[in-house]
Parts: sequence; structure tokens; C-alpha cells
Amino acid sequence: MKIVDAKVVVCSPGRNFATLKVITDEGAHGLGDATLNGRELAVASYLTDHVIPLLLGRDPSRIEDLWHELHKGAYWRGGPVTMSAIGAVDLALWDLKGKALDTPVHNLLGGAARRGVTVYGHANGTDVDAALDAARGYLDLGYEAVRLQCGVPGLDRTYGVGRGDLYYEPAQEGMPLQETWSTDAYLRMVPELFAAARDQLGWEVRLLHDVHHRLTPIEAARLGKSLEDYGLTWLEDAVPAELQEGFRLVRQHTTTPLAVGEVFNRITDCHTLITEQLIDYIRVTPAHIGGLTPLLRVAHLAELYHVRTGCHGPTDLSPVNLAASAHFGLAVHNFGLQEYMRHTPETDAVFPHAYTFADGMLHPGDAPGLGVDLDEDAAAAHPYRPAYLPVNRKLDGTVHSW
Ligand code: CS2
Ligand code: MG
Repeated sequence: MKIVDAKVVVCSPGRNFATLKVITDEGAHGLGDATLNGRELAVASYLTDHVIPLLLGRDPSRIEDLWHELHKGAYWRGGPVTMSAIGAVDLALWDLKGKALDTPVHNLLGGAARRGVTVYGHANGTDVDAALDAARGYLDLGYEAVRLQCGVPGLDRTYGVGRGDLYYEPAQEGMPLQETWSTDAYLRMVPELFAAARDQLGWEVRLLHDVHHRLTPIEAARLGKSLEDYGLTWLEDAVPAELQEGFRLVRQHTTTPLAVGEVFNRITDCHTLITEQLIDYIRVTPAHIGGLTPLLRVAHLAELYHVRTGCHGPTDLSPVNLAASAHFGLAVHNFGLQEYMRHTPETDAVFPHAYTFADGMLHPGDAPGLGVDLDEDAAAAHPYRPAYLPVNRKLDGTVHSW
């Protein structure tokens, strides 16, 4: 089998997605998610201008060899654009391998290690009551785990609080939205949110929270301590993780479990966090870590150090990435939890898929490969629209992590 063609399809069924389609001389095609929120065209160009020429004529079954050639052969290694492009190729090749062998990817990863892939949903609201109402909605849908995000008193907008019930999209068409931030107001609000959650939702539901890179280590330590009585499953991205050893300070002060990794694109971004057991869940996701090939390496390293997986699964990655995460989550031994923000019906129409949600779990299904397709006519009906993630500033105007 040989690769005879490949292309990137950029579309916007409610939000922008970039999808790599790889076509073989046997008429099969594999799909890879090349979406990088706010920078989709950069990945599309990296693939179209620099990677696809290298793929033509190659044997798609040689996944590991092609991965290392694209990674080391570029000389310039790592970074979200490069690794999203390599990730898209890797996912497309795993998809092709499953189709060639007429078997689902989870079967190529060792087969099912559990009944299904337990997921968590995103409950959010402008205040505590609204956030808890949204959480009840997820419990009614059968979710066992819910991430709680809430507006911060005094701030007109904040991360994680969407417009509407099920769907949340942070990127906006046109120039970046400007958001403001107060760490003090936030640190007062979060313990109130989780005290009310345990009081009103009880102790069966697994609760999570995403700090979204906004605290210093000592502020994160203070927040972790203030939440210990509420038994969170994880506190996510408590501190920007470029300084991996910064988590030593957080770890010294709190037993609240920590999750990090959705912005990582190489195993070197997290090897200290894992080998020093500074975190409990690693959040790297197939599309951005360079594909299933490196994701397996990270998971196997993490297993040695009692770190579980918690793949990022936002709606600003396509159903192709979500399907790959579900196949991986079904098979990997040290699975923790899978994020499952629901794509909109218009997105699902562009990406028909085999995975299903039932009993609080994703089920990847047994279609060959990843079990997702791309309806190119439907995609063409939703052309790309430039969109940016917000910019966040402290009350005094200083730029802060969004
Ligand atoms: C968030 C993401 O789902 C999460 O945990 O951190 O939704 C993140 O804000 C977006 O992926 C950014 O594009
Ligand atoms: Mg997050």
C-alpha cells in the first residue's frame, strides 16, 4: 500500500476545524485532526507546504518510522503547530491501519481493558446556583463526573462560563475578546462553589475544576488546601506548567489531586511532573501530543509513577480526536477520566462517527480504524472564519494567562 494523495480540509461548522485526509493507492483514506484553536491555518500550511510532499509514495503502515522522520527530520522539534501537524499524520495512519486490517484502533492498542470510557462534562454558570443547575443537567444525562466552572463576582466574563447550556466555545470570530481577572475574587469564589456543590449534589458525583493556568504555585497550594474537604477528582492547570518543578511547592501543601497537560506537545513537557509524581492525571491529547504513537509513550511512563490519563477532549478539537481518545481510553491500563464536551449537531453532521455515549461512558465502537468520517460536501458548506481565543488581563491591565 502507498500514499498517493493527501489534503487538509478546513471548515467551520460552528467553529473552525482542520482535518488531514490521507489517501492510498488502494482507495482507502485515513483522517487526522489538525485543529489548533486560533491557529488552524498555521497547522494546515505546515501540513500542506512541508509534510504532505514527504508523504507521497510512502508506506502508511510504517507509523513509527514516519513519526520519527517527521519529528527528527524537521530539525526544528516540538511546538504546538509542528506537533499538531505530526499528530494529524499519526492519527490518519492509525486510522488507515485499522481499515487495512478491518479492525477498530482499540484492538490494535491491546483491546478493551474496561467496559467503556468514563467521561466528565462541563457544567458552568454565571453564579453558583446556575452552575449547579447545569451540573444537575449532566447528572440527568447520565454523567458520573462533572467539571464545575462559575462566574467570578465583579468580573463581567471569565474562563469556562459559556453562553447557553451544553455547548461552550471560547474562540470568537474577529479580534480577541478582552477579559479581566482578579485572583483574590476567584480564590474567594471557588471554595464557596464546591461547598454548595457537595451540599446540594451530594458525594456520589465526581467533581473537577479547571484553574486554567492562572495561579502562582503558592496561590494554587492555598486553593488546593481550601478544597480538600470537598474531595475533588482533580484540580486542573492550577499553575502554568512551563516550570514543571513549580508543582513541587503545590504538592507540599495539598492533597487535592492535580491534572495538567492539555497544552503539552512533547513528553519532555511532562516527564518531571510524572517522574516526581507532582501530578495525578496527565491531560495530553492525541491531536496535540503528536498522535497516538507518543500518547502511548506518555501513558506507559505515567503508569510507572501512578499517574493516570485524563485526555483533553474539548469541542475545539474535532470528533476525529475524540474518537482517537476513546479508542485509547478503552485500551490503556492507567486510564483515569476522559473529557467529553459535546460537539454541536452541525459538527457531528460534518464528522459522522461510530462512537456513542451511554451510562456515563464513551464507547468507541467497532468500526474499522477510528470510526469517524468526513463529509466533504457538508464541510464545504461551512467555510473557515478567522477566530481568536480571548486575551486576559488583570484589573490593572497587566496581561495574564487566559
Ligand atoms: C479547557 C479547554 O477543556 C478544557 O479543559 O482548558 O477547553 C481550553 O480552554 C480550550 O481547549 C482552548 O482552546
Ligand atoms: Mg483545561
